[in-house]
Amino acid sequence: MKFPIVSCLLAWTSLSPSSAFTPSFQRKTITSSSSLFSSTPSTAFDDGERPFQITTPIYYVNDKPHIGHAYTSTACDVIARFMRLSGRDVFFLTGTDEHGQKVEQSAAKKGMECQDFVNEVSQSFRDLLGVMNISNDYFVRTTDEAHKESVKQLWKVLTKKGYIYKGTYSGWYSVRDECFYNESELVDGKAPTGAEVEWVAKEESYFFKLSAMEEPLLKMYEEYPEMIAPKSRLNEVKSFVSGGLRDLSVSRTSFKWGVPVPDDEDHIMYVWIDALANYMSALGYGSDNSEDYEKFWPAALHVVGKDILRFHAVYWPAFLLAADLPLPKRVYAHGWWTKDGEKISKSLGNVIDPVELVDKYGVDATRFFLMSEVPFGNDGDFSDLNFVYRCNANLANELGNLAHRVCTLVYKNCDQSIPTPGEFLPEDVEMLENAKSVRDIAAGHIANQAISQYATTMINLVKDANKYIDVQAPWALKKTDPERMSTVLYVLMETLRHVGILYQPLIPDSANKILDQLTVPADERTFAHLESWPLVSGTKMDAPQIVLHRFEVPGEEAEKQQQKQKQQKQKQKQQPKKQQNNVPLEKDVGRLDIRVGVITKAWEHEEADKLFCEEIDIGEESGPRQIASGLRDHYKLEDLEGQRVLVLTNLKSRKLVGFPSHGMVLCASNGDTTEFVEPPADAKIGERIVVDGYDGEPATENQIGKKKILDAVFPDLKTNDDGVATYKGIPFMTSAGECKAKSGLANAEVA
Ligand code: ME8
Repeated sequence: MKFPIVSCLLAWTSLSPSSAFTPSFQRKTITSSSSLFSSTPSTAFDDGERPFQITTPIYYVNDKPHIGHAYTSTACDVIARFMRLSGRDVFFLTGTDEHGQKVEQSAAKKGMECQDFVNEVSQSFRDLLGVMNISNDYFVRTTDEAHKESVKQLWKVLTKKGYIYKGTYSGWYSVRDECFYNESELVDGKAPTGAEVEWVAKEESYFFKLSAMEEPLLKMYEEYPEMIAPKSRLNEVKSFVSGGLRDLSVSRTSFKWGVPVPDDEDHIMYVWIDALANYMSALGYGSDNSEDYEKFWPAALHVVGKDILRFHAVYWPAFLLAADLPLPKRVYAHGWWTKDGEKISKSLGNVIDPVELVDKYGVDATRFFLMSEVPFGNDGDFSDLNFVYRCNANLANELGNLAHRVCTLVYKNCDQSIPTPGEFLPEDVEMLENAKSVRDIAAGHIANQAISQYATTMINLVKDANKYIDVQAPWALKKTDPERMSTVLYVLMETLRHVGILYQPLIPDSANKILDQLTVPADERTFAHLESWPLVSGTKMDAPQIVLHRFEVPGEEAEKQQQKQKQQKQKQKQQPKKQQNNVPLEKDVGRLDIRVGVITKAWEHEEADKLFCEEIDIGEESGPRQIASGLRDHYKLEDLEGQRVLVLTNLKSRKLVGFPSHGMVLCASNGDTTEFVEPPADAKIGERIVVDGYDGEPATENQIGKKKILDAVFPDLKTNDDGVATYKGIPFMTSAGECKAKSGLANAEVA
C-alpha cells in the first residue's frame, strides 16, 4: 500500500513532533543557527545550555608531538564541533606547557637557549592542530606574559587565604613526570610510572597546604561524583586522597626556567601550578580583560589522559577550593594508546608520528580511526592493519561507496538534479525517521563523552542506508517505475544529508564534500538545519566524485598471504605424483578457494553484450585480477565499482570472447533474478571463505578441471531461506560473519 505524501509525513512527524519534515516547496527561514536548537542534552555535570569551555592538557614541549597528543586534541575537537553545530557557545582551548626542569634539560641537550627551544617545539604542536584539522579557539603558552601574570595572581590569592607557607623540602622527585613521590609509592627504586627519581636534599621551598584539603576534597567527591569520569576513575582518586595527603612543595630554587614566585624571585613555581592555571589564564583570569573568564569559567570539561588524572582531580580542585574559585564541571580521563601491544616510547622506536599518518591516510581517516576504534576511556592498541580494515570498511566501502552510488544514480537518471519524490512507502518513512532520530542519539553520546558510540551510531545509520538501497534497488526501477526510483533516490539523498551534517564533527572534510555533492548550501549545515531543511528538488548537481578511497592492505599482511600460498603450492609439489593419484580427492567445497574481493574497475566487453570486464582486488600483491562476468542483464555498469564480491580463484584462466578471465564471481540466481553473493562489509579483502566441516586444502587449477570438482560441488551451493549462501545448508563464513545474496534472494542456486 502506498501512503499519500501528506498523510505519510503526518504519520512520520507524529513520532517526533518537534521535528516536522517540510517538503522542499515549504522551506522555513532560519535566521540564526541557534534559533531552533541551541542546546545539548542536560546531564548531571552540564545543563546543556551555558557557554562551554573544553580543554586539552597543555603539552610539554620537551619533544615533538606524537599520536597521544593528536588523540586528546581530536577528541576535544569532535566534542567542540558537535557542541557548536548544536548551537552552543564554545571556547576550545589547547596549548603548550613550556616551563620546568624537563623542558630546561631538553633545551640544554640540544644546546639551545630555553626560549628558542620552546618557541620551536611549541610551533610543532601548533602545526599539528592544522594537520589534524583542530578547531581550537585559543592556543595558550605558559611563556606568554599574560599567562605568567595570571599565575602570579592565583599564587597571591592562595597566599592571602593562608594556604602557602615557607619550609624546607627533601624527598623524591621525578623530572620525567614532574612529580613528587612518597617513599612508599616507589617501586624498585623508581616512580610508579617507571620513571627515574632523584633525591632532593633539603631545599628551601614554599608549600601548599594540601593536607588541609583532604576533607573538603572527599566531601566534594561524595557530593559531586560526576565531576570525575569515567566512573571507574573516581574510586582511584578517592582512594589516593583517603590514603592521606601531605603538603605539596610548590617552589624550587635549584633551577630557573619557570615563573618566579611573587616577591621572592629566587623561587620558581612548581610547574604544575603554572600549568594548571592555563585553563583560567587563557580566559583572562586576573587581568583587565576577563570577559571570557566571566562567561566561560568554570570550565565545562577538562579532557586529559589517565596519566595526569591526579593533577586534575586532586591538585587542581584543591587549589581552586583554597582560592575560593568555582570548580570545573568535569575532568574526563581517557585511556592510553599502545602500538602492536607495546608501550609507545622513543627507546622502543615505535613512536607514531601523526603527521606521517595523515600524510599516508589523510586527516579524516586518521581522526575516524582514533575516535571509533576504542571506547573513549579505554586503552587502545594501534595497528596499521586495523586502521586500514576499519577505514576501508566503514568509510570507503560503506559511506563513500553509498554516497557515490546514490549521487551517480541521481546524476545519470534524474537530469543531473535533485529528484522530486512521489508518494512515500512505509519503508521510506522508516528510513527517514531513522535518519532523523540519530541527532538526539548522537547528542546523548557526546554529552557523556562516549565518542566511539557516537561514531558507531553514524556507522549504523550508513549500514541501514546501504540495506535500504540494496532492498529498493533503484537501478532496476528506471524502466519499470521511474517515479518510485525518484522517491527512493530522494529518500537516500535526504538520509545522506543527515549523515553528512552529523558526521561533520568526526570527518569534517569528507562530510562537507558529501554535502557539497548533495547541493546542501554551506550555511545550511548546522544541526538546526536538520529540523526542517530538506533538499530542494530540481537543484542541479555537479558530476559526482569519489570522496573516500580504499587503502592498500599493509604489505605485511599481503606478504603473509603470499607466503602462505607459496607454502601451499610447494606442499602440493612435494607430494609424489603417484600418491596424489592414489589418494581419493574429496570433491567438496573445501577444494574451492573462494576469496573476499572488491570490484575496483569495470567496463563493458566490446564484443559480448552480456559480459562485463572487471578488475577485482582480492588482496594479491600482484594487483587486482581481471575477470569477465555475464551480468549485463542484471546490473548497471555504475553499480559495479566498489561492489564487494566472492571470487572463486582456483580456476584455470580462460578467454571469454577474447578477454582473459582469471576466476569467477559468485552470484545467486533463481532464473529470474541474479545477484551478487556479498561478504559482510567488515570482512577482510583476500580472506578465504570457510564452510564449517569442509576445511580441506584448495585443489590445484588442474585438479578442479580434471576431477570435475565444480560439477560435484555446484549442485549443493544454494542460498537458504534468509538468502545466506550455503554448501549443503552450511553457511559461507568470513571473519566478519555470513555471506549473503545482495538483496537476500532466498533458495537460489549459487554459481
Ligand atoms: O602531561 N595515549 O604533558 P604531556 C593517549 N604538560 N594519550 C596520550 C599518550 C598515549 N600514549 N601519550 C600522551 C603533560 N597522551 C602536562 C599536562 S595540563 C595542565 C599539563 C596525551 O606532553 C594525554 O592527553 O606529557 C596525556 O594526558 C597528555 O598527552 C600528556 O601530555
